Amino acid sequence: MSKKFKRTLITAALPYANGPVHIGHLAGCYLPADIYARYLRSNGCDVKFICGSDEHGVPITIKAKKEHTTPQAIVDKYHELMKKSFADFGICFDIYSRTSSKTHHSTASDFFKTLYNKKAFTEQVTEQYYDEDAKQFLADRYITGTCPKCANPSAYGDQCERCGTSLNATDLINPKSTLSGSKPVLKQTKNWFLPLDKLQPKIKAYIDSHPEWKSNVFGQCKSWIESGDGLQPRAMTRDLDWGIPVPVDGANGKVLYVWFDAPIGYISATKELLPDSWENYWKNSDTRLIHFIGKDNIVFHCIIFPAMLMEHGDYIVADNVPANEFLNLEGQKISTSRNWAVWLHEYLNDFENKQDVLRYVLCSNAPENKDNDFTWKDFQTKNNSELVAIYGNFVNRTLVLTHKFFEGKIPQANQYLKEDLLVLEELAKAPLKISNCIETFKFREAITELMNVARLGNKYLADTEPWKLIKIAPERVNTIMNIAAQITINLAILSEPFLPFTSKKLFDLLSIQPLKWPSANNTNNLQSNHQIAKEELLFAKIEDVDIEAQIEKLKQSKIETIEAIQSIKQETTFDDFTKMDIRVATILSAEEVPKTDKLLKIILDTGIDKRTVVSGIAKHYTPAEIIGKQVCLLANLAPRKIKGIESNGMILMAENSKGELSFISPEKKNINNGAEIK
Ligand code: B3M
Ligand code: ZN
Repeated sequence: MSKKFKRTLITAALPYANGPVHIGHLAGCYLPADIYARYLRSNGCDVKFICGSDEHGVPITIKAKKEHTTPQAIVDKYHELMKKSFADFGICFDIYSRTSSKTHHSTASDFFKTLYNKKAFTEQVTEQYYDEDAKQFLADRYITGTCPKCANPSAYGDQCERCGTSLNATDLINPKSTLSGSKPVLKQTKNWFLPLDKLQPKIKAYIDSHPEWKSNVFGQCKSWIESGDGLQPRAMTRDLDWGIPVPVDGANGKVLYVWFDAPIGYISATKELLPDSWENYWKNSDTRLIHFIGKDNIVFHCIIFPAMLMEHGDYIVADNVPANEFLNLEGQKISTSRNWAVWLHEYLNDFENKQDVLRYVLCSNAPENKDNDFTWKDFQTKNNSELVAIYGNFVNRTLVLTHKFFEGKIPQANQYLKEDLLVLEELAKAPLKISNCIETFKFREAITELMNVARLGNKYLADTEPWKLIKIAPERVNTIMNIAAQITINLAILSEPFLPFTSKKLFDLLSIQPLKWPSANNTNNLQSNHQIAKEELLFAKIEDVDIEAQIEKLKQSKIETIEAIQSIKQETTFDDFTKMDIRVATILSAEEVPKTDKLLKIILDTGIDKRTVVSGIAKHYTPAEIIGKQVCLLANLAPRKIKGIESNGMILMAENSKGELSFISPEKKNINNGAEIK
């Protein structure tokens, strides 16, 4: 690390708490950030690794709507799930906080006030899109339309995810509300803008001072600044009800833009971690700040957040922003809503104690410079032909032979021959090679170099054949097995950032406390006569059935999506529809129909009469839990006798692809029984 810096502050993008972690998140930023943090720690650097859940913004409220619950319930659920799966996967954050924390609310609020008092914002009444059906302003993901830059038809109100451009909702062509699908109208409202146009010279100078950034990052930033009209003012407040209230007069009903508050979350989390010394990490120019993110977050971390920090004046800005491209899954874009993903918590469940296999595959396949593909077949191949056949095989041979020939005691090396010296020389070069790769954010190359250490060991044993020499030249075997043991322990040291679980296991097998990175330059880490533990396999073969099960799971989610889309029935007429008399009714009582396991006898108040309906929902609801519910009833269905009971109508249910049923109930409380559904 450059001498200019005394400490490193690593941040990884705060994921929205609106769904579980998937492999795209991991490959995009959490795994590289984790490798980097572990590497610096192993080198004795002063480093802090910060993350947490992003709990504001439209992605959260949209999810709440979808799951028929509150935004709070959504963030509580997913924050815990994400936090746990990151920890189980070995992502070693110093803190995993959340933007709903008190500290964050006050930090973000104060930050806004400082900029406000410094007159850094322009206050502007502008026309913003408004949904007259939903009665609310449409910002960010509440509005979609065609991107004016790349013609992507599903760009969001604040950003086009295809070309990465940050947008204002009014830039969209053919805007549409994602709440009601309707065409929005323009309505005047006051907001506070960061005048990026005026700040452009400062931002340009900042970007230009970092030609060493990854070319995908540097290039994108340059093109935003230099193309068209350059940077445009950007609203830092929103007319929404979920978020941090705008802390100035005249801002009732407005919240901070999620991309204003979220990056401040890095600061708040550092404060929570280090209440007394956090300022050292944020306000000293000898701290190196590094943001690990995915490519869709580049504009926010390279332009908007630095502009906010510069305007504030007290803070350092990022020294590097190593953003990755996207990871696809089996040739298709990963999608939460289409369930096209490998979910981390499910992986950890399906592949117990195989965190490092996924870490290995995602790192060696990381979308560092271009989008990349994850396939289950490749996952299996990388495990079976690399981790098992190379790494595991070398370590296992070394441990087995050390037990077989020396009762598990490291033998003393005798005179080195040329072939030994060559191997030791190669081994000595490995730490620096890997360091150089990690320090320049080339994690794929780094893990290849790590694997080359195992390859070196494998080849050495294959070439020297100690199992043959033991009968004819046992002295020579002492030297060979000593060297094999030194390679093994170096492998344990150098693996730690990438494969922490394997590294730990290997140190345990060698019966030695974990050593740090600089020790890898010492080829005498294991003293002769040191007793090692009984061997155990580091990696196990992954069988076809396990891979087929995963592929089947993906196929299933595809079928479910297709079914859901395709099951539209033949066209009908409006007249036919109006023949149905569908009403809101309340369930007054319910009981099981004797000798059946499916049927409930239900009495409903239709507002017009009280009537009995027999409904096949007993497997989905108990009588007690449905009493008092408002439901939809097809009220003019011809009466039918079911198990001797006359049923007068049918309660309408929604059914998902698993056959689970749910009532359809009016969303608002002011709907009376008897209200017509049309
Ligand atoms: N939550 C975007 C995302 O999850 C956003 C990152 C915030 S980093 C400060 O893609
Ligand atoms: Zn675009």
